[in-house]
Amino acid sequence: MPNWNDIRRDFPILHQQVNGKPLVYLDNAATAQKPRVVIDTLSRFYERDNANVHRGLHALSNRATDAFEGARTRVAKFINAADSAEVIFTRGTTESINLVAASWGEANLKKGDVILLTEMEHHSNLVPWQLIAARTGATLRYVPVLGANAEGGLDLAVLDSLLSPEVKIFAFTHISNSLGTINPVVELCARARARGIVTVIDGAQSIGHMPVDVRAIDCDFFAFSGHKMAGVTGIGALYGRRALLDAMPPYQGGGGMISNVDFFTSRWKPSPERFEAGTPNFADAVALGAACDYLDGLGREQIAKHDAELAALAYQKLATLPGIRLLGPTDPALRSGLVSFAFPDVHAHDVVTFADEDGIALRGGHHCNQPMMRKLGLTGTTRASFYVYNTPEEIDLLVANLAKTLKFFTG
Ligand code: C6P
Repeated sequence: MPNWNDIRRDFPILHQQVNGKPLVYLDNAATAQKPRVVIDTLSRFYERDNANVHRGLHALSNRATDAFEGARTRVAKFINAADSAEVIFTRGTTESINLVAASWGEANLKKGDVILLTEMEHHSNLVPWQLIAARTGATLRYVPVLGANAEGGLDLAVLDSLLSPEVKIFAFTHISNSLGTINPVVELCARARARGIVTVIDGAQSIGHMPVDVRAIDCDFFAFSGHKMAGVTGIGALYGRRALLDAMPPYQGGGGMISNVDFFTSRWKPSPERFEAGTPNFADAVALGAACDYLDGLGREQIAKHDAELAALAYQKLATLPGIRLLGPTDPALRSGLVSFAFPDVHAHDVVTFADEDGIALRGGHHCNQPMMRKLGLTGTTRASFYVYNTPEEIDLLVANLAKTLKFFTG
């Protein structure tokens, strides 16, 4: 069991004042802070090992290649992929989903086909599908979210009828970034698989917060970002089932992804190189490997428990504030480490600005979930999202600050 108070020492950024108050960082769903070991891994790589990978024959290039491919093996282990060739490094969740939509979609979708999404998708798991639908003639369909505050989660009762023979691919989020809902991904994948439908999971909000085992989940694709799991920005990955990846055309063309090029045609390497055109982001991948080690050192079951306990405490304390509308599951077992809420008479941007005056970092807005916000009759919410270094005392500071803000606006 980690000592959660000691963990704060691992994160240099936390030890500062903002507007004269100790920083309370509750914007972890947007990006998580980085432990010293990840920052040091990145600087050490640049100080000792930096050279382009897969191209050189000199010592530094070999060292950099080993570190980069070692990071791929580490990420594969982190998600329990069977084979490191199933891990493609990308810029993050957004690029990973665009890769599947463009490459798998181009090869497999046609007029009359349906892409199934859910109403709680982030724009990153929505717009790429709109783009490929427009190119191929496929159409989009959505699994509804239940409840006036989306507390009912996905409507699983209608899922089987939505998974009709025209549906070729089903893409859904593991954890909603604006509701905190943890979706039953194993069941969703099983129900799609029984009908031969390919599954894509947006793992942006789950990867750093709970154990993720792509083989136990039995998904076809799993997309995630390093910066939300204590890794650095600009790196993430797409897991893809080997048989599907082998049948997919390249996403982009360039150096590193070909086995042979002549003036008019080219042949491709297998995965992962086929999908990593150009110089890959090897330094940040190496730092991502260090983030995997750090999180496994804490224990992902323990992280999930810690975050969920904080979210349950926050939910309970926030519920005492007059007029507050709390979104997402009421059952703590279905909620991840974030709480999203709205006040009838105070705009989320005002709430966030007033929190900032007390050194508290929150996020306010539509959280890239515009269609679902509209369905709920909201322009946006305020969101507090927790990670390994957050404490119950910080929740008390948040609630006191919100009470002050409410008093200012509503008297
Ligand atoms: N959500 C948030 O504040 P990128 O930007 O590619 O690293 O991740 C995109 C993304 C995809 N899916 C989900 C569920 C997400 O939460 C995010 C990023 C941030 O909630 C920024 S909008």
